[in-house]
Amino acid sequence: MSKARYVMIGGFLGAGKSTSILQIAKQLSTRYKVGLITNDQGASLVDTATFTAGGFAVEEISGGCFCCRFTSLMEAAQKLQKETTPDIFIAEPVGSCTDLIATVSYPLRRIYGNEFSIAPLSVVVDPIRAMRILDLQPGKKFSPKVSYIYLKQLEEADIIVINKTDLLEEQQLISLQKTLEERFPNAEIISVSARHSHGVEQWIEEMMKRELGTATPMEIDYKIYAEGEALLGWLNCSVKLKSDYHFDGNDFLQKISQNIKENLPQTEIAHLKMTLLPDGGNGQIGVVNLVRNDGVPEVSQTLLDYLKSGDLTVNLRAEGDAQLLYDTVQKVLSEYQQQENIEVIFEHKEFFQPSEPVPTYRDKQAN
Ligand SMILES: Nc1nc2c(ncn2[C@@H]2O[C@H](COP(=O)(O)OP(=O)(O)OP(=O)(O)O)[C@@H](O)[C@H]2O)c(=O)[nH]1
Ligand SMILES: [Mg+2]
Repeated sequence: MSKARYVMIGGFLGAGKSTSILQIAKQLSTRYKVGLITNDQGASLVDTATFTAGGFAVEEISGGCFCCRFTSLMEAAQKLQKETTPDIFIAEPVGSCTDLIATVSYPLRRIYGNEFSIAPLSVVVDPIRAMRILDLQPGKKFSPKVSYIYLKQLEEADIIVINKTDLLEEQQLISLQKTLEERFPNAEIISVSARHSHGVEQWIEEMMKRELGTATPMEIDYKIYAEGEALLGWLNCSVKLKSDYHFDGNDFLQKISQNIKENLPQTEIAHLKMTLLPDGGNGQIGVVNLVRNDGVPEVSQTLLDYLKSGDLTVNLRAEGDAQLLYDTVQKVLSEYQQQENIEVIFEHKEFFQPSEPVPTYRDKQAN
């Protein structure tokens, strides 16, 4: 490849961006060197831990989204370039972020077009969430301003990727495909199951062969966008766990996530994800995820051995008050501490409602 390729894979919280990126990176790494860039409003990211455990070079941009921290995005790419010279960069923007074509893809091509070729924007969707927002299926939804962001993400997508097709009946998939085609006629619609690596090859082919388009970026009301983001609560924390006895980390992750969910009945969870890294675990990692209140927490990576101590990272994003999220996680962990005799020490915590997005650049036209 004459220029490094910059690939951005967006989509709402919990849609399966990181799972997809891991699959794509694995497939591409047989032919190319791949570098990954994670992004979040806060620090201490489950995604960074998961990508690192997957054996990839990763840079994390925390404290704001790509569009508001465009310079940091380029610094991260340059750092990866220096250290591992990737042929392909895959970047995962924050799941509540939209307007990426105007604020990231076009400025990137305008300023760094000599260094990078820019892939079209993929937007991943969780089909259950999408069917609720598009009124194809009943179920708990986000409020209108949060749904506004969700729909804006779809509107600007070059490629809409219906993920988790393993969870769907054939008729549900057909109906979702049809609705997305009708409502977003400019997008290519692809269906995959990132977890089972179904359809991922076709997606890679699509994102590698096509160039970023030249359409005028979508219109967006930044007031509604900011208000929608501010309705979301964000909690990131790192917690040290210590016990005199060996305990089952998988069981711990499952129980804690279930208890957090039960303690937040009025708050729609967008994504609760936690990793547990045992001390001396040789890179082993336990991962649990929950992507909606009426879902079941899933341990997607299991620990092979019991542990006595380790590092727990909690990332919780939900439509609700961030203080409530923190209080709930703290309550659940301290109850566990009392019942199970596992010492819980909060080493880092941050919780907030994201502030108004103020992009570094916003290109109104393609260059
Ligand atoms: N059944 C099923 N689950 C999947 C699939 N892909 C991802 N998931 C699960 O969906 C959950 C969220 O996946 P992530 O990849 O962390 O989602 P994300 O979009 O990166 O989430 P954020 O970074 O929080 O925005 C995890 O439990 C994944 O295991 C899939 O193809 N099928
Ligand atoms: Mg992710």
